[in-house]
Amino acid sequence: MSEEAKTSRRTGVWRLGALGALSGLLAGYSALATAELTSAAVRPESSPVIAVGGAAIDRTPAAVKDWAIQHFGTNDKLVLQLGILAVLTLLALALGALAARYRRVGSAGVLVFGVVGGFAATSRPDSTSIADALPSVAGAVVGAGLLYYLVGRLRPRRTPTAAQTHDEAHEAHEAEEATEEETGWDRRGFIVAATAAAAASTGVGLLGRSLNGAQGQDAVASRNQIRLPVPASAASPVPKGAALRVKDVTPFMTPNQDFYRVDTALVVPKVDATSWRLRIHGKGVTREATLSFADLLRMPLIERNITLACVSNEVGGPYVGNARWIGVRLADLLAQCGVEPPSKGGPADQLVARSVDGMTIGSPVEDVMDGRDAMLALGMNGEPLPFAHGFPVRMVVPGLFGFVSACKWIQDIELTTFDDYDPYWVKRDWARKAPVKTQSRIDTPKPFARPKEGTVTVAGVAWAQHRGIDKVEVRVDNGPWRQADLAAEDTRDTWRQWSFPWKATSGGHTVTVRATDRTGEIQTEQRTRTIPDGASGWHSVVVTVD
Ligand SMILES: Nc1nc2c(c(=O)[nH]1)N[C@H]1C(S)=C(S)[C@@H](COP(=O)(O)O)O[C@H]1N2
Ligand SMILES: [Mo]
Repeated sequence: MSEEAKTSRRTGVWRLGALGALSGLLAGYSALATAELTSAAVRPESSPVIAVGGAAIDRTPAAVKDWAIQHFGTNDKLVLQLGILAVLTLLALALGALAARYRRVGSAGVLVFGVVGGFAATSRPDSTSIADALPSVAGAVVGAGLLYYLVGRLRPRRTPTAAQTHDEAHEAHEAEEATEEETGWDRRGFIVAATAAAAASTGVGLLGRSLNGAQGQDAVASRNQIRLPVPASAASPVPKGAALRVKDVTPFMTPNQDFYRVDTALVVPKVDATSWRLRIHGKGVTREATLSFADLLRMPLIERNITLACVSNEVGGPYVGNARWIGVRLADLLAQCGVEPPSKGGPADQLVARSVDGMTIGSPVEDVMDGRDAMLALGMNGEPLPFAHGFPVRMVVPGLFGFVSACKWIQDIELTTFDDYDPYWVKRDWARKAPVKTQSRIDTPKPFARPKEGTVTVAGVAWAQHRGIDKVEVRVDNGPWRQADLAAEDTRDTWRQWSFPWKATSGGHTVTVRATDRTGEIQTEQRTRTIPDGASGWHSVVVTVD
């Protein structure tokens, strides 16, 4: 072979690989677009990236999930989806390059990923139909077909008879030939097909997107129509002194848009309140009930300020918020259904709440019925629940971490026992029972701040829901613990702001806080991880005083 022939052969190999990879990318794009449109006919959650993402969340070990929540916070889902898209892009490029040499193998590879996506979609806890596999499979069929066609254009054109024998030859043999011919491929056919595929996929994808977007419109309309009644039992007014006038301290009430969000839903469920139903059934339920949203609105409503906290919150972390909830007292509703707490001989000790997205959350029946303001919440800070926070109805139980009490988008309550059933998080190594731990947080000064010498206001919040906060103390370096000023208590179910005037001297200092709850128990110094039942330890901030 001459030098010239070798060079042209090499460029031929590169051309084939690069155009193959490009074909793979287009095939992947058309597959996702087709899947998006198909998912509009099935349900938005069945689209492949959402399904694979959801399946990944279900299978992620607790430690990794916790790490993701710590590092990406509420962006964890975006990061996951971008990660999946990045992996899919690499796979599409690789399969395309493979298909350029081995046409059938590469195209079949696309089908394999369709099956994987379909499997992921049907394995989600909220999947009730094999139809959920359809978007992935339909997308893969279109993608594989397009890839097969496109890489076909990359082959040398021959006379019709030669083309026939060529098609019958073994793929490996074809590939060898294909690289030897670097001229005469169907350049025009490739460009036309690739351009048409890109344009058609964009159209199909956008159509699918807008149809999926339109699906929530009934839910949005039903939410807009809701007028929350005046509660039969209003929250007692927040005492004037509950909010300190200190700059940078967390506000006493958390506005809805600032309220932390933690859940496994890649697509926020959009439930139409007019067709929503809640079923109550199970052990010891003598009168089963199926309630509509209108049924709940007709019951006497209570309004309460309750601080909600997430078990994944690290010491000093942000996953805690305080809102004014309106809802139906859960204990009353359960009593109407004939439920008795275990202490009165009831056979069920666990209440399992199920959401429309297949989440299961188990709470002790005893806690829910012990007189605390456990509720089915319909309103949050004066409006119907935001979709992200559980519209139309969620549970809220003062004193328990969210993962064992605060089921959003609830649709079913089953009375059972802790022996008989492990809900979602318990299957993933979290605790069966998880009362909130007494915690305190320094909001100001921020870590590594450089305050001026003199009086520096150290301030923050402390919480021990349903026990109440009795005392907060601050320590500078290894000095003595000194009592902070506590804001007035709203209720023992809400957090309390505190502040401490620190006579700061120049140099580096560590400021530490600890709280004591109403039972007299001092917040433990012992550091634990968030898994299985919540982080413990003291929050410290290191600052340099100038
Ligand atoms: N359906 C559903 N409900 C859920 C969850 C979830 O993943 N799915 N997460 C729970 C957890 S871990 C917490 S801390 C709270 C958080 O509620 P928020 O997002 O309204 O703050 O919701 C709980 N309810
Ligand atoms: Mo949580």
